[in-house]
Amino acid sequence: AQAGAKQVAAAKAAPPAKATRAKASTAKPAKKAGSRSATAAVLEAKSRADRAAAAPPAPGGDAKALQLDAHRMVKLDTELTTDQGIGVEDTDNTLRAGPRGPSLLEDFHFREKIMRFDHERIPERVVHARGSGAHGYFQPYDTALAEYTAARFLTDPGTRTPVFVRFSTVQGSRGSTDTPRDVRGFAVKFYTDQGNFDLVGNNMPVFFIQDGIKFPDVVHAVKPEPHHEMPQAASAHDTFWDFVTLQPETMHHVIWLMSDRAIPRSFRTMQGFGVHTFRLVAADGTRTFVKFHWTPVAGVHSLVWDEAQKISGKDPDFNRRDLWESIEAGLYPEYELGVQIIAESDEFAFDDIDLLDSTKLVPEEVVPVVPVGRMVLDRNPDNFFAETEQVAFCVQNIVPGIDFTDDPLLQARLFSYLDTQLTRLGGPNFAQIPINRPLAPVRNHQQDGFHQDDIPVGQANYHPNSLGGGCPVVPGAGGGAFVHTPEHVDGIKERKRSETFSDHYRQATLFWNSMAAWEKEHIVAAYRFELGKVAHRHIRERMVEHLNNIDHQLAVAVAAGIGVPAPKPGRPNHGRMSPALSQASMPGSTGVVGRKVAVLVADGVEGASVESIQAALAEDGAVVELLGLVDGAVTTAAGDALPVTRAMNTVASVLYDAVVVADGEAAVEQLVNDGYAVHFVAEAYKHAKPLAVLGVGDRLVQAARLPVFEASDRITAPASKPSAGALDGVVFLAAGADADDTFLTELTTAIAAHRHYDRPVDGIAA
Ligand code: HDE
Repeated sequence: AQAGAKQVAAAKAAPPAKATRAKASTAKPAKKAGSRSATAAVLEAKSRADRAAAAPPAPGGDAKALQLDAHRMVKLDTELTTDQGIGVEDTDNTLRAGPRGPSLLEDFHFREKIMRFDHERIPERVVHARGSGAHGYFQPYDTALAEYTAARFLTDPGTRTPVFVRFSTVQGSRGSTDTPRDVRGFAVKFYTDQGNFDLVGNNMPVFFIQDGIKFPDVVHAVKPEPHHEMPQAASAHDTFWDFVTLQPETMHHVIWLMSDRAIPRSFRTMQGFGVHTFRLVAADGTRTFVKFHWTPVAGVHSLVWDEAQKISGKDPDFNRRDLWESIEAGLYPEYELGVQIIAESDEFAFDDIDLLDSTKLVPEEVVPVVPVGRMVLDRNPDNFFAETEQVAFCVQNIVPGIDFTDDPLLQARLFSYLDTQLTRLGGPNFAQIPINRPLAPVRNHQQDGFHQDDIPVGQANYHPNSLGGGCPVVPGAGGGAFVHTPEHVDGIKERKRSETFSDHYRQATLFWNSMAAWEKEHIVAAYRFELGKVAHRHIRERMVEHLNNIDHQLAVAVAAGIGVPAPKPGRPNHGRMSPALSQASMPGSTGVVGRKVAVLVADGVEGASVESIQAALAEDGAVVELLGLVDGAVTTAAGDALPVTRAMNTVASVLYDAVVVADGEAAVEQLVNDGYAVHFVAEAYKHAKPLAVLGVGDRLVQAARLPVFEASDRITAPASKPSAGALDGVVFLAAGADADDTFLTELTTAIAAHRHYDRPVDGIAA
């Protein structure tokens, strides 16, 4: 049935360029090729031509970077002026009639400065208001997709197409936190030579609703409630659960929302999905259906809920900072683009999936995801507002070789994005804002309006014309223009949902069945948490009834936590699974690259083991920080000064991926007597993070009363060091011992595994 998909899969069984990628990503990441200083050098060049000549090859996205150069404003070595270019005499004192006298209206510099300040804010996005952006490039592995699409950026392996990506949360406002339980936006703007293509996706492959006309309802329901504007950045409240329990088509997306996908560890470690079925159109007009997938090479990894909530206080910019710092450190986030290709003739070949229904996914086991290229994010924006805030993604932006389908959610989006930008960006000329400008030339008779930035030259502003030489000439189908796919349309005008959209539970069951045991536990806990915040009992009960249609055990487990009677067995579970849906199936291939490791130290620390671990992890691409009880430096047992990165109480275990407890009698004594240090270790353990315990550092672990010490051999003979797996991610080094290769391999294996959810955590006081 899936002939098309199989052909592509076979053709790409071992894509050569992909192998190159895998090799590159396991190698030690190259330092960012001085892109900051390169940018600075570029900015100092006097003319645009100079800049083009002087600029070293920008790390990806060269063409867009050069286009942006023309708009960058450098302030170094300049003098202060008004907006009119008039030099400013004094910007600290208003013009007054005498030092103690009234201010004068004549002070144009004061009035202009305040006026500009008063109008700094623009409306935030109605959804996805909080986001973080990065520049980079996309490059296809080979020409394999040429059989399916005329889009050059997908088929020419010699072309690096510049991209700008914006990751976002959905519910919270612009100033909210990075780590709520929420869907994440994953929007990519490709500046292709055929025009801009915006793939405006999410980190979950399905959506809450089937028809765009329900979008205002679902968004109103999840946003802070209208009477008191609470809660911020949370779905755990009555209106959300009232809506979803009355709109059962939401059930599949809601179970994804209750999974760990809703609390990604990092933008570097989450998938992205185009969600809708799109079309690919080949040069000869042949059409296929396509679903787009982004897979992070660092694996799919999440936080745990307790941790996510604490991070909201300790560092609300957690994901944004991680993205920024990774790029600054040259640890470039990388994602592989994959496609599921479905022949048009197979449109109705699936039992219970209508390809136009965005609440359904096509399991990878049914149609494989074929890797076609990679995206690397290698440059931070220069200015948050100018780029990340002003970028305008429009689902309607597609290029020849790609087309829409009749998915009613997609069709609604085609209207919404253009419409919302008009208000948000203050008029119809937002495509001229530097971050939105295509690299492909723009020539048409659209004109005027707020913020026209171009100066159209000539007399003729209409088509057809002879006064302007007939220009711009309409290139037409043969000239590379976008041609809407010819499609036979026939139907009765009516407001009616297709019968093929009517099943709302079977794919939620598929998702549930596909989860690892720890993922299931987290899902049950999430439903309990969210519904536990719902004040109206009948809403909780209604949700348990829906869960009973997904899986009886799930419903019983959730009911037991929220004071609702267990339901009687409901519809039988169909028993099908899609292992690819589990995060456990995507560990990633970059080892410890970008993982943050805290090393707890104090005066008297054994410096040698700390330094060798620090060097080895840094060599592998991890970010290692030494945390002291106070900032500055500690004195090692050997009397040397060892600089610390920061004081422990300015951070928290929730901001790290792994913790190392250093060796040294005096040092450990101080750590044991410091409640913050004890809590640090206990909390990291509770959140299933890898721990390395060096020598007498085990006393701190004992003080934290971690169950890892219940087995007596672990207390008495840590030096015997069972494998990392045997101790659920806790690795030991005997007192005074060298951090040898065996130990370091155990440690890096434990860190690369991200979390060790099988360990017992009940009763940990943290
Ligand atoms: Fe959006 N969505 N959306 N959405 N969406 C917006 O556009 C909308 C949907 C997504 O980083 C808005 O510029 C409707 C699905 C992302 O700037 C708005 C419907 C998916 C972003 C809008 C949907 C998305 C948005 C708000 C139902 C995943 C952030 C500000 C028919 C495939 C882009 C803006 C960025 C933003 C409308 C459903 C993803 C109001 C009407 C499904 C990633 O136009």
